[in-house]
Amino acid sequence: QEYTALKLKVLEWAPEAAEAVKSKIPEGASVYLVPATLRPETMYGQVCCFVGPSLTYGVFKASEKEYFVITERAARNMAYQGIFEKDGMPEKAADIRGSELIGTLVHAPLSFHPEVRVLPMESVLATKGTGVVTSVPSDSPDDYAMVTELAKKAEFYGIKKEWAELEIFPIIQTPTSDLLAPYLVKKLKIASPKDAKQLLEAKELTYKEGFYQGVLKVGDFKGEKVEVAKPKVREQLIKKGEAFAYSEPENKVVSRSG
Ligand code: ZZB
Repeated sequence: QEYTALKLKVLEWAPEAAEAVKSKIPEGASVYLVPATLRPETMYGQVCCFVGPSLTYGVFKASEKEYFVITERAARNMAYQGIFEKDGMPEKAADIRGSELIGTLVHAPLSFHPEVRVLPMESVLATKGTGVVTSVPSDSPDDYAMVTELAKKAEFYGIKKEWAELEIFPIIQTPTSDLLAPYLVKKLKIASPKDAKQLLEAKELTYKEGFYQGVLKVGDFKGEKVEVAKPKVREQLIKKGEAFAYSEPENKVVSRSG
């Protein structure tokens, strides 16, 4: 899978995360949460960043001035791909549990909401991408179902309700809707993130219709077909230093060839 890894700069740590990294990151260095996405063209619609609350993340030294919060597994894959300044497995400055990251404020490149919170999502897999997921409810049924759930049960999830209530703007126009994911979640009567089977169906429909029939409604490539705009948005993010290419082996085993 060829992902786009996005750099979400930490602006303000949640209290427990601050404790975990205290005196472990040098003065003047930036730390980024780094979600892996297949849909760079939707980044205008980011409203939060998901981590698995029970997963463990490392804070890895990517260069003198930059640290990445990702899973150990992703760090190993990135090392094989020459993403870090130095060869080999990068230095790990700290370990952080996903639950400790909840509430951290990050900068989301391209988003209409430049500052978003880190929120919990149980279904985040440790075995895929970086274990960090950026959330675009307008175009991802899983994300729409999750933010709806978080807003409904904010107290249960230990978050502030308003963190999960950022406005969801239309990003991509398709023949069916300009808010395809919310539309499908309602149409398929998906009541919660636990409706896995219907969510999978909704996800497949969203990918297909979005890619083949979608037109961007916003940004520098407004009016262009998603097929055409996708690589352009990606290139733009990479040029600005806000993203980089990250691929991972199809099988979930980390092979020597990485
Ligand atoms: C932003 C985004 C916007 C995504 C969208 C999708 C969509 P896949 O393999 O088909 O699910 N993702 C990445 N890593 C993980 C993980 N560790 N655990 C759970 N989910 C993960 O596609 C990969 C997508 O799954 C990624 O692209 C990411 O969410 C999520 F509008 O990033 B995406 C219709 C989907 N729309």
